[in-house]
Amino acid sequence: MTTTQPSPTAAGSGSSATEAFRAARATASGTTGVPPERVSAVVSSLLAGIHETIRTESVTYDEFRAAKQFLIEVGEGGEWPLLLDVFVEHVVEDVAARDQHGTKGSILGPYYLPGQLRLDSPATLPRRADEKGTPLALSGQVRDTEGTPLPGAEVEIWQADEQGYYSGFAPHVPDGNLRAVVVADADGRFEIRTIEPAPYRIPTDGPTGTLIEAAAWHPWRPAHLHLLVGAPGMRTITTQLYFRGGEWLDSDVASATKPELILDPVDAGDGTHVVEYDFVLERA
Ligand code: MBD
Ligand code: FE
Repeated sequence: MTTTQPSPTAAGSGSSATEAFRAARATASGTTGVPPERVSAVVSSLLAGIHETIRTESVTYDEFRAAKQFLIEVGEGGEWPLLLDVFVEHVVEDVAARDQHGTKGSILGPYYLPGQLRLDSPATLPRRADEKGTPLALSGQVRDTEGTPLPGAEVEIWQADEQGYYSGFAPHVPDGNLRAVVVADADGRFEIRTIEPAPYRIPTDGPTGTLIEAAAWHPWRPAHLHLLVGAPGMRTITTQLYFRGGEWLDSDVASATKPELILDPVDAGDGTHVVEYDFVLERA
């Protein structure tokens, strides 16, 4: 068999995601241990939920062993970031959102990589010479909750390519592709030129994909842009933007869509899709 590009594997992207998570933890400042009473309360509650599930579902030894094997494989395949971010992070985000004002947040997901190129607005995301996809121009303004523009705002963006692959997690995509920190102008305005991403499919050759298949669920996330939007003295928001009319918007496997986060780009007449989206940040 001849291929022109190495095909991304679940184990490859899984181990990259695990490595990225470890690296971020190692450099995280102010990370403190969780106090014992919280560990006890949260883990007791978690275990009680599992115990209750075993009783109500009358879980058998065969099923218990299948679960054990699955969890071992999740670790071996490096898929803990993927599994947790797909099935659990959205609820952690819901809880964080209880006291967050301004633009709605969404999950970070497993494919954030720090240390990307910083570009002044207007910016074109780093891309291959033959990058496929509909050109997209996303512009807007970053303001505080009173409507005051925020100079020095930064819009960090990362996304899949037109085939649904993320740089850093697929060997054929160059490092840093479709990732950047875009620095807004003195009025908090930004313009980012990129391409529209494709929907993302959980890899089927790893344990998370195997679980999804075994449960007869679907493995898709709708097409999305990931964003971290911050400004000096303001609470950084982690969010995602989606596309009106896109597939899987109502059945995101990661349950991370919100109606306020859906873009509706229009064709500028030259094949470029243009759309405005403003971000509202609250004080940190
Ligand atoms: C993604 O691209 C993503 O954003 C999440 C949350 C999980 C898996 C892949
Ligand atoms: Fe994503």
